[in-house]
Amino acid sequence: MMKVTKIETQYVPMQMDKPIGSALGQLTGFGCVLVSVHTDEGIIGENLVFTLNNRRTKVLVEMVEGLADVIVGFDAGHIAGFWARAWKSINFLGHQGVTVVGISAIDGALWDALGKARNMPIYRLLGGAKSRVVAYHSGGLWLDRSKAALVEEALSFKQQGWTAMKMRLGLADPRDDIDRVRAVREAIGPGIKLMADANQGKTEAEAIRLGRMLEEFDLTWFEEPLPAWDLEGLARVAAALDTPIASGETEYTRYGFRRMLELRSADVLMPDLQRVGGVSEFVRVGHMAESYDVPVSSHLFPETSIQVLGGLSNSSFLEYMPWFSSLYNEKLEFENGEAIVPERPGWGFTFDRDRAQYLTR
Ligand code: SMN
Ligand code: MG
Repeated sequence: MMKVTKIETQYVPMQMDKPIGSALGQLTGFGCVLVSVHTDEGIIGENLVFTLNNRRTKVLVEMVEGLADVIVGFDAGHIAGFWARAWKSINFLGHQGVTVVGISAIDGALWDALGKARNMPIYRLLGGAKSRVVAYHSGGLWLDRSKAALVEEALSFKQQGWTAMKMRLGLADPRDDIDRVRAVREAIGPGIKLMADANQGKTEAEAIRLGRMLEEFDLTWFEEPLPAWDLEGLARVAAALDTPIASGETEYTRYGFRRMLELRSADVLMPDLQRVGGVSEFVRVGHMAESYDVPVSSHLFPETSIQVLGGLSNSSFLEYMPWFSSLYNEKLEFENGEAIVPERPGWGFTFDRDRAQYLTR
């Protein structure tokens, strides 16, 4: 048996070249935590978690390191065993939020270590569903850009070969949002898939009205119209609109997603690897969604999420957000708008520690 010997974290602050405007507020950078799980066979599993704008990053570091007692000395391949022990251990602090991010961080590193030990990519360890996943470009079309800049960026994504992309909603006057969606749709034409993300900025009535105005643009989905905690309201929005609703990036674990499925809050679930509870819990949610014939997409972390989507037959889109790509030695590969699931062991992505060190200076 391969035993875990220690957990290590490396703190890496990152600054964006140019701040981004969204309904979540201004995004200026990140506080990344690179997590390593060491084993007695010399294999090291890696993973990444982060905070937006580098706020309270130390809390994450403390949470990850604070789970050492439920993994150090244990079998590195008993990942479900780790998950169950950690779940029990976080009871006092609570079963959503930072505690779950801590579990996710170590869970993903354990899957990476297992893949490296077995010389297999994670998606094959999970059973293997597909070698390619359709990707959409999410690293642009921000709320603070002018309409002309949006059109230019959307056309450049199309030019680069992207077949799907996501824009942001949330201007004070919804007619301005509509105006921008119309401009982007007209620029890219009907053959490119377009998603729109409201980042929880609407009330139920506003979301239904805006959603109705959006119907004519054939959106692939209308994302997170309501505050993440209002799953009942979201179900009513989903029922009122023809455009599919995507949500779940702010949801935690099987229990949160079970409620979403039971209530039919969304037509597409989009778990976030660090909030859902890691690879293990993403897969549980994916299988649960399959029993409702609901597809799952990913949120952020394209380099790692692709292995999970490759392991699920009901996976739909990979969100391509290049924020952390510079931290890795390898690059995601794309062909005809699809991302190729790496056949390298584990995640198939390893940290460029020198680059990460450089970012900390
Ligand atoms: C998003 C998430 C986190 C930061 C900025 C934007 C957005 C997405 O909701 O879906 O990518
Ligand atoms: Mg979103």
